Amino acid sequence: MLIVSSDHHLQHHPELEFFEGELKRYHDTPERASIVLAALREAGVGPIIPPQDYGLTPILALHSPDYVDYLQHAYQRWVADGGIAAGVYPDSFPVRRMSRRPAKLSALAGFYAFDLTAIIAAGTWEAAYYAAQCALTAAHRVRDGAGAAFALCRPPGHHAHADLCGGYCFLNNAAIAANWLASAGSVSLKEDAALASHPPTQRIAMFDIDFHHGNGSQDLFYERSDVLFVSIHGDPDRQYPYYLGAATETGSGEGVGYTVNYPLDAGITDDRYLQVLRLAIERIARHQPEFLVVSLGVDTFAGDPFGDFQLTAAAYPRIGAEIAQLNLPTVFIMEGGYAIEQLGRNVAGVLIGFQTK
Ligand code: OKP
Ligand code: ZN
Repeated sequence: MLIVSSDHHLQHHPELEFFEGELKRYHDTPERASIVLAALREAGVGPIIPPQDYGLTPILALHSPDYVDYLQHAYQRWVADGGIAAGVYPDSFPVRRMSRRPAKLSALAGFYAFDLTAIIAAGTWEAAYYAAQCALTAAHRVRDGAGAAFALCRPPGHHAHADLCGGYCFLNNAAIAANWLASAGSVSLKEDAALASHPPTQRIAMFDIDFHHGNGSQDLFYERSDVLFVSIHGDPDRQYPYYLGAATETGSGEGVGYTVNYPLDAGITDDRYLQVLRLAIERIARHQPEFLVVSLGVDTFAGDPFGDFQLTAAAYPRIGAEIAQLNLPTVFIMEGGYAIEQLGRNVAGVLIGFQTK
């Protein structure tokens, strides 16, 4: 399977995050992507290619221009305003009853974030930009017949909304890829003008199997019927991101019926998870998508420090094999997974399971 990977993510390495009342080591370490890449190399999954550069157009097709401008320049402006070199740390948020857009950079940090984890350090924009380009490159290759591809995106993306960062996410890599597939033809590409003539496709499915609900992806497509969003995750009644992800959220307007959430209890084991996965896959098949975009997080693993599911390593090849049953051109996008020791094996497990069916 084609792997798209870039070293630009190494430039994004915030040191500390506020976690359970203390400053702790930032959970989304550069090591996470390096470990996955090493495991894929070792397992002989490949070829491994760098991303092409599609410019800002496919990013701006989903994210608001003011937000993208903010992400691009926030760090420099923050430091110029006397902010600490470690990165842009929000301290206030526009919540109910007080939500004006502020002028001051340090206040915009809260305006464009929904939690404390999306810290913008010196190389964050560069990393986020190339993560999105990895996703687009994988989507482009799959659209041109590659069958399947995996974009090793870091930072991850599925929590990012049109103008909100959070959950270690800045640009929504999976959503950008899905939207590009849904509208290829109307989106012009920096490197490949010939693509502009490709007819728009009708139906895309996004399948989010990260432990956490993909609130950003859901929101970006909530009113659309062309992109089905299906997610299996820890119930938001007890798990992050708390404020979205209930089964009662099914879409609005044109999009009614095109958002499907499967919130699950703590302690879910392999067999039960696979049952729910098959239900989700049946729903995806009914959509008759032309392409599938999988938000692949392996924080469903029993040893994950965030997740409270109990999946074993043996579950991941089974998950890959079930997804392969859909028989669709598939773009896998890296999201979460924080059990460092088993991260590489679990990601490789899904991709190898998918390949061998
Ligand atoms: C990102 B991804 C729980 C705090 C959770 C953020 C988790 C972000 C997960 N006490 N903090 O979906 O893997
Ligand atoms: Zn996650």
